[in-house]
Amino acid sequence: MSLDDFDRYPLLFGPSPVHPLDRLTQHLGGPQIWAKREDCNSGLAYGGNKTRKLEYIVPDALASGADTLVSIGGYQSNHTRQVAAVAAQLGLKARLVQEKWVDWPDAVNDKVGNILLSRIMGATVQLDAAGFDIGIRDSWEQALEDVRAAGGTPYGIPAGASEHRLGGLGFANWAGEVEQQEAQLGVFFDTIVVCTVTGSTHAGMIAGFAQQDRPRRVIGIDASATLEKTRAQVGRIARHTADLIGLGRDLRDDEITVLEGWAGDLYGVPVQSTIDAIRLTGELEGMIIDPVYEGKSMAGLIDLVRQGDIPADSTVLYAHLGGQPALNAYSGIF
Ligand code: 5PA
Repeated sequence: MSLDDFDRYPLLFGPSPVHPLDRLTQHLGGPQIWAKREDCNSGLAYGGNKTRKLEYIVPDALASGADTLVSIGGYQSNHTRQVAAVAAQLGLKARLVQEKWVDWPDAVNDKVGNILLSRIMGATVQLDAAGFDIGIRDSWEQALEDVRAAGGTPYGIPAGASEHRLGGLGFANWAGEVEQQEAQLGVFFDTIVVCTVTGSTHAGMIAGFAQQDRPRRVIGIDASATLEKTRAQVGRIARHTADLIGLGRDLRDDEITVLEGWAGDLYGVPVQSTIDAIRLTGELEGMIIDPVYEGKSMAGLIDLVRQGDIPADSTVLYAHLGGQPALNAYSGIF
């Protein structure tokens, strides 16, 4: 089997844009820094990393004869918003369990941003008091049951589309896309920086890049603040995805790097380095990143460059995975 043997339902505009971040590069005074923009990869409700993962999951959902996509995330989940958009485009229903993953004081946290968009797109949104957990949840299984009991045919997509057998394929494909864009641009990104929480974005990249000739570092920056769970999930999904796409060898432990240090103590709660990274990126590049995910991975990138851990002769690709709608639920910070 190879990646090409899997059906892909196109949801993206095409390859996501890659461009240099010149002023950030200059400001940090070290490696060349570029971004690849999943935040504008699609016309479906602002896109994001899940839209790419869903390209490989939609054919399975359609083949199953489902009429309802059932998924789960926090109140401000980007993932569930993208599931709602894809369901709308396919003419399916979406049923979303939105748990209280973050104890955030903003009064409109469950009303604006992502959850607002999901409501606009006609999804059935169900609030649940449970806290953050990247695993399989009873509430999600109950939602599948409820759809069946009402005579519907559900198709389950777990948190972040990660614990799904096909969840890693979208970003294995991303790795191939990067290789093609490098050939067009005449660059080589020796270091990739990516935010990781439920794991299949990072894991898919690891599997995809492992198939290529030139080795590179794929640095996952943890934003879950439950490091061991995320690290284990990344490793498991990377190995499974590598099997699926026929890598033909075991992944080594040193190919699976999840760094801690920028998540703070809690998922979804920005710390000073997150806020500084959001402001710096906005002020220097006009590029908007969010306080839950990308602000944390950018804070990691900045520190790794400043500490010389990413050396000055590197060329770095920052994976911008989307997520800006959540900013509306965090207005108090700014
Ligand atoms: C998310 C995830 P993974 O979950 O694949 O590791 O991706 C992390 C990530 N950046 C990075 C953005 C903008 C993300 O939305 N979001 C989740 C969600 O419910 O939105 C799955 C947690």
